[in-house]
Amino acid sequence: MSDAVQHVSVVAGGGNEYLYDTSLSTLAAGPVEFMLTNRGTVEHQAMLIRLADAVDLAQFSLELLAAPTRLNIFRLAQGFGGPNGVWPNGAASTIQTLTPGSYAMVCLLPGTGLPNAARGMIRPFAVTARQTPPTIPADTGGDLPEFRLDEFQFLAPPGLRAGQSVRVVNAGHQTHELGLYRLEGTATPEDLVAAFERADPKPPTKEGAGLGGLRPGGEATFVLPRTPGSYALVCFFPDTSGSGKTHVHLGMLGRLTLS
Ligand SMILES: [Cu+2]
Repeated sequence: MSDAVQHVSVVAGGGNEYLYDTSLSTLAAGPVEFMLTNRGTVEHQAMLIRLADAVDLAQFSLELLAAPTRLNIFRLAQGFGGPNGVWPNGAASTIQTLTPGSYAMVCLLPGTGLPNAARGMIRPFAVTARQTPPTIPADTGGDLPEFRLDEFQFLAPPGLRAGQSVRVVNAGHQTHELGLYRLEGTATPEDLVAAFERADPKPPTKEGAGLGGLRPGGEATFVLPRTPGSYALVCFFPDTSGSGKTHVHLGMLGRLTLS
């Protein structure tokens, strides 16, 4: 294989709004690009999780259904990124290095009520050890601008452009996500969060991208949205240190202008 990066294409909202359409079943360990295309009518994501040893997908699914706050799911699985915040007619791409194990792609959206995973958006796949290491050193983004996540802030590099690739690093101790949503009109990031939290059917955005939950110490590469403009930065994961709040209310709310 001349190209060390494996490519996976996933369609959400195709034949069925709440199923992933993909031929994926097994990957070799190493860097993998996931491209999520949304042909449906609501926002979707394909967050990648690796199940902890001795945890199966049924246990993970039960925890998701039992606690829509998602407070305990990262005791059962680690976040490896994956495309996030993909609106209808949109697409997003991420690259992450996967180690051997049992994985799933999962949609935890919308943030209120039952996640789309409960309607079918959870799809297992396996990552197996390589017989031989890739002959080409995997470029997972070492030279790219670095975007850092930690408790509880986004640290964006200056001068980012629409459509550019960035490397995202979780420098914190909790799992974080990166959601970017283009703000319509005079809407502020606070307006967008309020609309999401009241399950407003018409939040002030029609375009997004981002990276699904990333474990502490994890990194991944993703492609910024292709439309220049003003974007809200949000992380809706729950604080696992006991505040009862989501990260967006602890400081993980920002604005990013893409030229
Ligand atoms: Cu966070």
